Amino acid sequence: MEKFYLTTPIYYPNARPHVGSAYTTIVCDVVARYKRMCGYDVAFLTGTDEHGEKLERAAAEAGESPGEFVAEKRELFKSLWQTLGISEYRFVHTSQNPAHRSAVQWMIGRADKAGYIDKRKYEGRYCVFDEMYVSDGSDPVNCPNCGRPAELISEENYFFRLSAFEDRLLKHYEDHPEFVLPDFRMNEVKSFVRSGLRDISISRRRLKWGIPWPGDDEQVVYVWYDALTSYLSGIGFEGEKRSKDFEKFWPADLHMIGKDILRFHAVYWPAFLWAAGLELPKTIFAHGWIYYDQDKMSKSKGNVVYPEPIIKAFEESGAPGNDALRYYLLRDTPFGLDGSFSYEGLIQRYNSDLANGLGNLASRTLAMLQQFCDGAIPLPDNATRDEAASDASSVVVGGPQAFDSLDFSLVLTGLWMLMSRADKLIVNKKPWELAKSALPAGQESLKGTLYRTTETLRIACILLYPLLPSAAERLWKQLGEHGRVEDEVIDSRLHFRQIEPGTVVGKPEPIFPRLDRRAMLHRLRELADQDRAQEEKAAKGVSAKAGSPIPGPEPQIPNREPLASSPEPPKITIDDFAKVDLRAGTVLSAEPIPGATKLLKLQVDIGAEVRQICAGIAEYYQPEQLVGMKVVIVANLQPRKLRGVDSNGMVVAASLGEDGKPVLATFLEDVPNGARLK
Ligand code: ME8
Repeated sequence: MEKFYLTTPIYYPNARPHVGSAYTTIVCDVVARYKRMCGYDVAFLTGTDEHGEKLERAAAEAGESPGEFVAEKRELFKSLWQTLGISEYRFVHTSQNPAHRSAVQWMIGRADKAGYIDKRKYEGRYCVFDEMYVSDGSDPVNCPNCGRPAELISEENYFFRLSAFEDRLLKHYEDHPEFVLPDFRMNEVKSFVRSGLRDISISRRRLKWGIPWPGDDEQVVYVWYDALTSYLSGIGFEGEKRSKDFEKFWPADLHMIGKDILRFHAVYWPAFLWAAGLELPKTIFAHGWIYYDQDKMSKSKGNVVYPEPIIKAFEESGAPGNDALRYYLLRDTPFGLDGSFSYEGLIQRYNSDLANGLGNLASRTLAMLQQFCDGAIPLPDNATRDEAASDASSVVVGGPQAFDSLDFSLVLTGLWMLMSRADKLIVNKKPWELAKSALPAGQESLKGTLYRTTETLRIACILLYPLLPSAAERLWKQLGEHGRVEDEVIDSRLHFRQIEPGTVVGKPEPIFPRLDRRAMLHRLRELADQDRAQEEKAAKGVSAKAGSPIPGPEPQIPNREPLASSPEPPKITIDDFAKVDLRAGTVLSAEPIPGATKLLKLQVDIGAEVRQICAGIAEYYQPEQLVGMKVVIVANLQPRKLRGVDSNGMVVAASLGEDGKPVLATFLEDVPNGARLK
């Protein structure tokens, strides 16, 4: 049996997991379920990243020892995975785990022996929130990742010679384009490495809460070296001692991560593995972030969304809460890009696609089978079977392909197109009228129509199972199928003509009851507020328990207000609009302009030429984020000089909040450079 090993990042258990943490785990659950249906032996690893300064401080603030604190918080993750029905996973935790400790110390020992580690004085800034070295200078600097102030560190540390891996990394990226996905993320990584790699500090002196450096009790291992090694120790790697599982499953087939931790995975991790003489993972997929109504979720803004109250609100109304949440997250956001969570959007998707779409097709079909076919699947003629097969051929082929490329919204759009065709068939053929017909042709047409819609539902169940497991299982039973969908094999049973005519179907029971939008919205908000109030109460209890917390840096996350309202602009004619030459282009390079802190100099390929454009986005975008990005430019703007640099065009962006944070306009689908927007 072929193996498939996939991992989520291991989460910092400094706080309760939210919809963002759940997103990565849900997506991995989808992939794990799909791969199992394809016949793979799947190892699915998740866990908690328990060392480091952030955890040490969080524990002190809670008045607990770090060990007690993380052990408690670890359970919150396991409990959420249970609530979310996450399937057969392995769980690794990094503290109080001798096997993991020995794996990390072995990795360090090997890198040291190979000459990649030496001791140097480190003077620079460190972001405790992201557990990341930020700069080698002593100038005050905010973390480029989270915006919080980075703290000054001055200590003697062990350094890893990352710079020695520059060429090897670039060659690996060229030879293995699937190493980092999506492609635009690979471009960011390449451009980061091409801009030159510096050696990195991989130990901390002041810190106690970590894995002791082998042979030096004064230092602990840098938390990212420790955390990344969990992908090995989580399947039985302890250094020299390795389990059969490890021999079978390593290298990982997929590390699923969020976009913010790409550099650690795509640059540091391969270098650490090479330094230890181990094989590299096959693919790192960096997905986008889930925002709340376009805004970053943050406790201080009170806009963090937790899954539990959502699931509760749906289940109170007899709807499968997990499936509703999974559907919304996977359908609304093309996987890989950023998405925005809103309660309105969640209910809207549920009602329109699940209740009115799938649920309605299922209950109509089953009711008609009961009413007109004695509750059994009819036997249609051959021509109908061929029609049915051609109806479904696109999803039968395209569904698995879309799963393989992790394009979950494409799987769903394909299925919903198939279902809407089945709906149209019902509307056109009007089975309730055919049932009255005394002619054999009328009866044949009735049988054919219901056979086709039932077969659509059966195929939908199989492809939907990884995405909406509980709804798919329930519908499967109602269709009279035996066993469980999860035991079906994708490929062999997706063909048509395998639904058995004569199968007795079950009683139609609504799988997705329609919900009253306003009442549901009210209930969702009410439960979220109650949940937040409970959490605050618990946190107050904790701070009373704490003696003198070690103050951490005050988070100064840039305040991202909802979309700014601006005065309504005057109406223009289509001819006015046609004067603006808007073109699609790809950013080939992006670099800062010395002395101009707000500007970046971009080279943008717009098909017929490459344009140099200065854009006032330097405070919000890192140059490496932009390389490879598809943007929209105004191509016929008068050229001008900005800070002495020629700028020929303008990049189009939405402007958010009072500080006018720019968000660049881009495309969901591939568009050739130079394509005109009109
Ligand atoms: O980074 N939307 O842990 P972490 C989508 N311990 N994804 C989100 C998100 C959001 N709103 N918020 C967080 C760490 N994430 C390290 C990982 S792996 C060896 C060590 C994602 O708990 C984030 O992108 O801060 C990351 O992939 C994951 O949650 C864990 O974040």
